Amino acid sequence: MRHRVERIFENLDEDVDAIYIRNSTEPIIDKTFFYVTGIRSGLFESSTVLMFPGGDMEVIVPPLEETSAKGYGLDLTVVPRRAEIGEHLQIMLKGCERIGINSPEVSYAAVMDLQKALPKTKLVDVSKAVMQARLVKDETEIEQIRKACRIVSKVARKIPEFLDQGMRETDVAAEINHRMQLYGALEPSFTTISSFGKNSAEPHYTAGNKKLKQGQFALFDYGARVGRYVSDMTRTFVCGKPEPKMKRMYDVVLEAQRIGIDMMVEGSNGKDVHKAVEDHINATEFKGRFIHSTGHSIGLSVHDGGVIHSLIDQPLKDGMIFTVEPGVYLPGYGGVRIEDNVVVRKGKPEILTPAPRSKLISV
Ligand SMILES: [Mn+2]
Repeated sequence: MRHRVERIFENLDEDVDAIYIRNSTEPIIDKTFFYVTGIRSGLFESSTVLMFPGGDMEVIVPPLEETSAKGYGLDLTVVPRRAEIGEHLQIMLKGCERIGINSPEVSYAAVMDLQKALPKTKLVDVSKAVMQARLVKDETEIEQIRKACRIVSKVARKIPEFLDQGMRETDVAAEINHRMQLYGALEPSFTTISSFGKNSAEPHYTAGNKKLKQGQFALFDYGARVGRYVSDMTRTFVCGKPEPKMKRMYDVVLEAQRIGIDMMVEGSNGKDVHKAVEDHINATEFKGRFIHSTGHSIGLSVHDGGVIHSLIDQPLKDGMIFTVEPGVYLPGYGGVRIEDNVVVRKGKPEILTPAPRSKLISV
């Protein structure tokens, strides 16, 4: 994946002689390792990739990952996990004066290893350039995400068939997870959110023992991982007949989302998207009850670096993939969120999660 390494270097504000990407143990794995190597299987704890201007890479892995790393045309060095990696860094980074690190995804211990091996080297944070490169997906990446999106959409279509009064939140979470795997996911991409009634007013609630009763919201936020790429979607349902207020909440969120999705085109800015979505909600009786960002980029991670919020300058470019997920949350009552995954395109956005959302579905 030389072109991806080149893209990272093209995005740099200041030059570096090399970039050091180093994984620790789960969950401190820098997904950039997979972005540039393209390795499809394996865990790759304690593995390193050194990138150089022009696209060259040196990959250092422990013996248990050697088989997984073969077949990609990579320059591989196999080093026992507990061995001193410093001497390899000294050889491979000889003469490098400025070395880039991806600060949000590298452990302090891994940075200390580098400093110990090359004490005179200046470290430069290149995380912005890494993020900018990863934000714009190539067609191979989009295809993986499209598959992950198809799976969650298929699950969403089945929810009204199996969701029933009396089920516990954890029952539904288990059913969603099971179906994602049946439909081809490797695993859920994060802990599935399954929340009933007033629990749905808590955006990052997970799942508990609460049983679904008549007149309650049932909100599900879940994602699938396919290969190394993810999806992330949310649908909100109601058990039985909704109160008029519940329908109003749903319609406000739906319209806010439509406004947001329409703006996900090349040339817009994420901050304007958020502003338009928020303005719509704030012009209703639910003013002030949209309490998070409109969306985030997805890719190798569920939160892949980009954020759609009025405080963040995020120019939108063809091939970026974001969630658009406004919500309204009334503590003690309930919440509605509708979330889809959208590819930024020129002229018209591409929605990857077409499961029905145009009305509040009763089960
Ligand atoms: Mn999300």
